[in-house]
Amino acid sequence: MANENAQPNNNGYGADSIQVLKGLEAVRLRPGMYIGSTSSRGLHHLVYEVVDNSIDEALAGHATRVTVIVHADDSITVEDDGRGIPVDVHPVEKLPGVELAMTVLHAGGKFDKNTYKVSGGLHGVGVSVVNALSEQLKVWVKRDGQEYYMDFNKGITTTKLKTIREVGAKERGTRIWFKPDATIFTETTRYDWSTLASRLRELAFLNKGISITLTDEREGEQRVETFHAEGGIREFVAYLNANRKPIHPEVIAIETERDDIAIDLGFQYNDGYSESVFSFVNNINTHEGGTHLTGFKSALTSVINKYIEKSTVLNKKDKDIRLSGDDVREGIVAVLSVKVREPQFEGQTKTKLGNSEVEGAVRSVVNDLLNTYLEEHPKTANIIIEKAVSAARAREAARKARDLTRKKSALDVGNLPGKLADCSLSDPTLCEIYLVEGDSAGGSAKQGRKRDFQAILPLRGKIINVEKARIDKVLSNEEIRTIITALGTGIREEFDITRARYHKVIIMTDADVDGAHIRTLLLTFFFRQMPELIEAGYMYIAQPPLYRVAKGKEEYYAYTEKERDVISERFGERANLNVQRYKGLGEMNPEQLWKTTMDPETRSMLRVTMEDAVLADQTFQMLMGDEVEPRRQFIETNARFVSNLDV
Ligand code: 0RA
Repeated sequence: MANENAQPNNNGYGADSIQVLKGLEAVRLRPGMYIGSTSSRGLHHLVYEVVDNSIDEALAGHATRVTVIVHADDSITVEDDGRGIPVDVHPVEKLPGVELAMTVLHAGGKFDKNTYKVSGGLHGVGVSVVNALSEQLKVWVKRDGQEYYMDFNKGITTTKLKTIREVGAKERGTRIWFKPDATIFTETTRYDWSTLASRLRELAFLNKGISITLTDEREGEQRVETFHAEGGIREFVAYLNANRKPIHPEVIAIETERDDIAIDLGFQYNDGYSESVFSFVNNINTHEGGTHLTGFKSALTSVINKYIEKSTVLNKKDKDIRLSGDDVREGIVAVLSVKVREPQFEGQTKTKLGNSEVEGAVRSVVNDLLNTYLEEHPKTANIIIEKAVSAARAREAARKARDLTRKKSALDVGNLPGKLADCSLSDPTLCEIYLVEGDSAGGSAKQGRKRDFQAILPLRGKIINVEKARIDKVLSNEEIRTIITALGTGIREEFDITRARYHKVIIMTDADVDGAHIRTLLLTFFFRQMPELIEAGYMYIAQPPLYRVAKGKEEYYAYTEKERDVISERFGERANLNVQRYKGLGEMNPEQLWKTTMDPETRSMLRVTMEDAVLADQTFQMLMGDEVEPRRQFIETNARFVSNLDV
């Protein structure tokens, strides 16, 4: 922050501007501290940062439209029809507001009295961070009948604020164009349409009435999509349920304020068995939940249990049943969005709300809403209750199956599944487990592994599709039971990451459609039953080579067709070139498997992330639902929810 007592001096670089330069330099030196990473994720974060300011302006009631354009060179424009960033000179800092916003860290909030400014997580670091990490940034502001302009290089002002033309007295708004600095974003500077689209769609659902348009001007990518939801969260839930079969006609929703906390909730049950609950705080996806989510869940469980006690339609036996949280959330799709003035974000990824006052506020709002709703809609009430009661009955059946897995204590090696070739070390941080498709590949892996830290679990039987089966059936599946026992964490509400026996869980399947299918089934299982494992960054996908290119004793492995061609090319003359396409892991001998896929020194693996849980949920739904064609296409392309190359 600029020093308020600094005196101007003659060379034009007063203490203030030196402070500014130091601030921006800090951002360029440690970009990860400000935007999380300089990977594709950080690159996209730049856009969200700028868009957040426009959304804030819309939430304050001054803007209705936000436009995002990806230009041909992967530069970005974000434009809104708000009041325009202030241009008047700040009395203390002696710079126009817009220049302060663009060059001083966290300056945004200083002249901005917007409600619910974000103060935690990665969001809300300010547009000056985007400026610092951009090769070039230009800003246009229309207000008071003038259009103003200024520009910057790597955060440093290159054109001071000037007026460029007169505009209509009522024309207002801010336009920011920036080109991310390729020397910072060394991994990639390419924007991904569906990543941007899903975040902007989410923002439109979370902030009803705002129109957000995304345009892609790049060669071969041209398209435009506008996201707009008059119905807000209600529409969000309907969208998430679109590929499922709702069991009651309308989304149950409420939008209200309590104790200075804005609470917006919608939910609807479908005929499935999984639970999809998404929670947000100040538009940030709280993957790790927190007090708002706890408030919602506890109110839902208690209201439904109370309703059952009073119910006249249930028989005596069912009335005595005590429903657990899992029971009342079977088949639910819910979105909870709260806006909190000073959110405290906690947890591993700073996506867990810590403010204790929020829990009670949400609980009491949901209590009131749900009591009234169930009273007034007895038909829907009975549908929900029947669903929850039958979930509870299934849970009873599951308990027996689950006990079988639980009895085999995680620490008691004697009870570990016989198929597991465990490692000898016991420190989980050092240990990894390979879930391997098929007995023959499992055999090679067992021989090829380093047995001190690598465990091998061959999977032979069919893995159950957890999306289509209820928990009792899932748990009676032999392969699933084996995995749960081997990992040691338990599942769902009993999940405990501290009991994980391995900090790397690596799925290793054949590089064909069957392999992709098994991988997807496994990922669905982990996503549904142990999302925390993915959240913690413990899930990986092995990358076996697709080809072996050899000539005489010299051999190379290729992981893509292109690599195969490059290697073949390098061998020069093609005679006696032996190109082998691996159809399955089983075709590799133990030594080859170790060298290409399992040796930590040389292997490359994909780390599975929950980067966009909404997108992942949609993807699983699409993959596991009844529509065959999109699934086939998807599997042939690849897994979208998989990112982050971890070498
Ligand atoms: C603070 C005050 C005023 C506008 C803004 C911030 C503002 C910032 C951004 C960033 C992107 N778009 C924006 N639109 C507006 C207005 C103060 C006034 O006019 O009284």
